[in-house]
Amino acid sequence: MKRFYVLIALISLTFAAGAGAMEGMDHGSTQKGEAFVHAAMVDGIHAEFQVMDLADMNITDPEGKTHHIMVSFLKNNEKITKAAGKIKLITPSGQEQISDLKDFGSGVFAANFKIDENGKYGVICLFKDEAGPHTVKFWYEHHKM
Ligand SMILES: [Cu+2]
Repeated sequence: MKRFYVLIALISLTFAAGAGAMEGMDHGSTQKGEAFVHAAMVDGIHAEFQVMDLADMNITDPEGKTHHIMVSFLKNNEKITKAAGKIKLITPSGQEQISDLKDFGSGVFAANFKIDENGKYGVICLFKDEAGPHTVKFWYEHHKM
């Protein structure tokens, strides 16, 4: 019986710590003006993605890419500035695009893609920090003429 109470106490402690760390954080997908934002927790890292239209930012990509997927990572409320990884995009028609995350400094990483089909895109981000490899997956829905 004693062991049971200890277990309960441990579980409540874990939840309390988890809730404290998550205060003021939104997870999931939201549309903020022109930008699509997706936030997720992975291995204690808060990863925040933004899908942005290059045309909206007055950027022309020489390879004909149309969008920018930007990401930043927070661990223990501090930005991770050293990370490497790639983003794999699966288009609604099932084609794959893979792009390395470019380090833009100050904990901002990004990769460019061609997003010109309407529909649901699967986004898979594989990244590595000093603690090891991590994966975040989400859906991005594109509807533009
Ligand atoms: Cu979080």
